[in-house]
Amino acid sequence: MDNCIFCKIIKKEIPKDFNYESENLVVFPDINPSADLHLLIVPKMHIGGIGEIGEEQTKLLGEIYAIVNKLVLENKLTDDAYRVVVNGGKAQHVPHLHFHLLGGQWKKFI
Ligand code: DGP
Repeated sequence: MDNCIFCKIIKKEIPKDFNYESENLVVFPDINPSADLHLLIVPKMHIGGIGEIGEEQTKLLGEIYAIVNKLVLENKLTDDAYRVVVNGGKAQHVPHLHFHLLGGQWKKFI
């Protein structure tokens, strides 16, 4: 999608270090963190949001949660607090599906 900020990051038109990259998704830190750890897990395919998820995304969603588990372990969050958030409707500001992984101390509500 031409005007999508996350598509530009994925295509490396905007430089960004990825914490993780696979064929189907990337992980990078949120520019405006709401917790000690605030990562965005973003599918490479442009999916506008939750409302565009269909059965054809079942495998992708499994991969996303498998990566969440890997990030939780890497960041030693298993015995700490963590949360996965997907905003939709007016709560969603970037119209490209993404999963927030928030870990540790909360700074603000997202
Ligand atoms: P949401 O409200 O769920 O759509 O959250 C969008 C998040 O994306 C918000 O927490 C800030 C983050 N964000 C927006 N633009 C950029 C960017 O250019 N780089 C990074 N790293 N994060 C961004």
